[in-house]
Amino acid sequence: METLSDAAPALWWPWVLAAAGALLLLIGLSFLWKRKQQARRQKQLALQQQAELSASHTAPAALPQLEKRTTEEPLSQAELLRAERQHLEAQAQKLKEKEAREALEAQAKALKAQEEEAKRLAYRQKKEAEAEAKAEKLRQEAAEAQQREEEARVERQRQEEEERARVAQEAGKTLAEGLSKTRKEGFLAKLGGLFGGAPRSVDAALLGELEELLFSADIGVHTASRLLASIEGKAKKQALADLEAVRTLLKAEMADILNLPPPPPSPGEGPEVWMVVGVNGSGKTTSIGKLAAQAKAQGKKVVLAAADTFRAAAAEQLDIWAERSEALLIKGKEEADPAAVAFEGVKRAKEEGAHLVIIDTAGRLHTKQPLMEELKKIHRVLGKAQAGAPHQVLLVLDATMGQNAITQAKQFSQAVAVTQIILSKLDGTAKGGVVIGICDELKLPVGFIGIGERAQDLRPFVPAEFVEALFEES
Ligand SMILES: Nc1nc2c(ncn2[C@@H]2O[C@H](COP(=O)(O)OP(=O)(O)O)[C@@H](O)[C@H]2O)c(=O)[nH]1
Ligand SMILES: [Mg+2]
Repeated sequence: METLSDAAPALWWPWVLAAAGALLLLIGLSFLWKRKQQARRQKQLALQQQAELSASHTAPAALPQLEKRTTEEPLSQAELLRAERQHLEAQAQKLKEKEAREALEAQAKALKAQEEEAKRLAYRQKKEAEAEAKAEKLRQEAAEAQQREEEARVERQRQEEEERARVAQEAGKTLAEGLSKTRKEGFLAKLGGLFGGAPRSVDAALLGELEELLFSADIGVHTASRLLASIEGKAKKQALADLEAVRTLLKAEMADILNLPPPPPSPGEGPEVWMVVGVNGSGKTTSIGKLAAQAKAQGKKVVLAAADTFRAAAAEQLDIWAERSEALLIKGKEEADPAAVAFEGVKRAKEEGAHLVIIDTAGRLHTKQPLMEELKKIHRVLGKAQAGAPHQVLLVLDATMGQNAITQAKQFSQAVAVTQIILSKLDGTAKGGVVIGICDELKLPVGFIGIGERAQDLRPFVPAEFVEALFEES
């Protein structure tokens, strides 16, 4: 008989197999579930990291405006971009999840492009700035060079002018230069034309021409007659071989007329006193200034007295010359008594031990106070201030006045004892021949002639030299 215990094993083992199968299934399922969980956690982590990265880095779109910032500090912008890019690259490398890594790499690539652009811009801007700085430097150097050149030119010019002025000051004009108008335009020019022509014998025609020339000259009728008479006299005696002989004779006659005895020298005691007279504008103050400058150059101590108290400007003008020649200037108040100023001048000169006192006087001719009376008074008062003063009375005549100068000279000579003449402004006139007329008619020696504005242009008058200069061929 088959028992239950015999049949039991056959029923048991399928259950065991089923149970083992179920267990294996459970293990398998659990393994799969764990894997899935792990994958999910990894994905979550990656997404979380990406989110963190996204939060901590500026996305390319959100990056600061490249153009805007690079114009301000382009290089630091490029550096910033590089730092951000490198950071992104490093983060991307750490990521295993492909999608997330690629997203970061894409961002890094965009940053790289921006970084390159920033570098290029920085480079261009640097180059532009360098070029501009170089151009600016060149401009500055050129401007500086130009300024230096200009300064050097001005300095050179100044030195040249100074040198010219110094030479001119020392030399003054040559006499012939000062007389150039007279020689080139006056009667001497016409005489020169005659003498410079073809050789001629001395006949009636030539004498006629000479007569016409001499009488149209500024030497005055009296002097012209005298010169002509001399030539005709010699011509009659056949003593004039030719035109050259006439020229030589004329020169000799003129020198003779000009050769007047000089005024007696002043006594040695005390300061020498010179009184200067002449009409307004004749050149008194200027000539006094020049005389003072020359006396100072000779080592003399000079006092100037401004006795032309009628015009305030007269004293100022004299003051300028006084300063130049370091002379002591004595001046009164406006409209003060001119004689009192003259007296004070001599008094101070004695006290100061000066060598020379020069008195400037007024030159008005048509005012209530008669000028000639005033001059007489000054003359008298000077005599009281010092015995024998004034030692010289210098009459200043303006050469451009021509024959009028002779009339003036006569008027002044009647008032005060003129001892010599200063003939001013010979450089400004063609009427230089007037000297000959003055000397011939007035018998007053010419002491000085003015041939220009500078101190040395007032020259002592030397007759022979003057005649030579008049006839000098230029
Ligand atoms: N060219 C030239 N001008 C002169 C000469 N002497 C004086 N002058 C000028 O003549 C003007 C009158 O001279 P100034 O001395 O004031 O005459 P004042 O009124 O007699 O004292 C000034 O402008 C002087 O510069 C000269 O010899 N030559
Ligand atoms: Mg004057």
